[in-house]
Amino acid sequence: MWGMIATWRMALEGVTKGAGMLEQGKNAGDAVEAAIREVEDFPYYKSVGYGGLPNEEMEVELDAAYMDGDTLSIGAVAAIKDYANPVSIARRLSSESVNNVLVGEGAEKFAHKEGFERKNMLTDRAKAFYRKRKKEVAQQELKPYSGHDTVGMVCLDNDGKVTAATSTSGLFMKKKGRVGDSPIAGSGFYADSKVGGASATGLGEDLMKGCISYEIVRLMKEGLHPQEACERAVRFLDAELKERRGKAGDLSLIAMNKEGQWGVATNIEGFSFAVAVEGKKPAVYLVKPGEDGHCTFEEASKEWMDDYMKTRMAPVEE
Ligand code: SD4
Repeated sequence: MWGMIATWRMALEGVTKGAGMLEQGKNAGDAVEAAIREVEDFPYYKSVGYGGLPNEEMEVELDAAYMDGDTLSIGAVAAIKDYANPVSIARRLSSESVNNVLVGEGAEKFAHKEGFERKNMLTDRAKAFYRKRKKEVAQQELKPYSGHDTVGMVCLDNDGKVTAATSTSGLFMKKKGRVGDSPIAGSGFYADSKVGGASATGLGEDLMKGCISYEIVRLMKEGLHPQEACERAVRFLDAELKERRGKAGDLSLIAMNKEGQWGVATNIEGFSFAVAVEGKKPAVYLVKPGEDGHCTFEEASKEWMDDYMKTRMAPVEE
């Protein structure tokens, strides 16, 4: 049994590619890396890789991670600039015995030495969004930008290996050096081939408060189905944050267990995800959170899919 699940509609092309690789017997490490690179390379996704939205100083600083569920090896980069595929650098770091998580200049030095492709990741389109946002932002608080989506994936191959990976430009207009949940093990991602894996998108500052990806894997280890594990973890963290802090940021999670069963949960409207499992074509689903924390989902219509691409590629009106 193989399978792959990822946050947001934008992961579909990557998931399709990864699923093709898994079908041919490739391993979950190669499949998840190739799938994330596909998202990183697409210039119209303004939250991951090339074309990602910049920080307050108009620099694109990227976070990414990779985890191998067989060995529990982790690699991550944070606030890295001018490299085309942060997920590949993260994966490369996961094979080191120490120095697995590198930030900023240190991450860039490592990537340079290892021969990774340097690229100016700031596009004219992202600059236009920056100028537009600058005008609006003065009176707003920092939160995940609508349509600003981190890609997080969990992958299972035919040999039972589970991997997880993430890639993001983080929050639009973040402070230079800000690190979100995506490169933080246990928060943005976690994978254990004996159990399964999980990955997150939303407000990193709040996702980290619950170490939520680890929590979902832990619940699956106790025997919960991934759907139940995701719902319970999101419902719990959302309630705790509201009780203790008066509000909860966006929390959206995906998970898959070692049997290829999967689940999702969110506390926001508008969350979508892409999933492919052996015997089923890759598809995008839209999630509806219920009052009781129970989430339902349905496959995205052709109209929704067409509209999504149109919106993503529409000219930026400044
Ligand atoms: C972060 N979790 O850096 C990421 C942002 C995100 O959809 O997921 N946006 O906090």
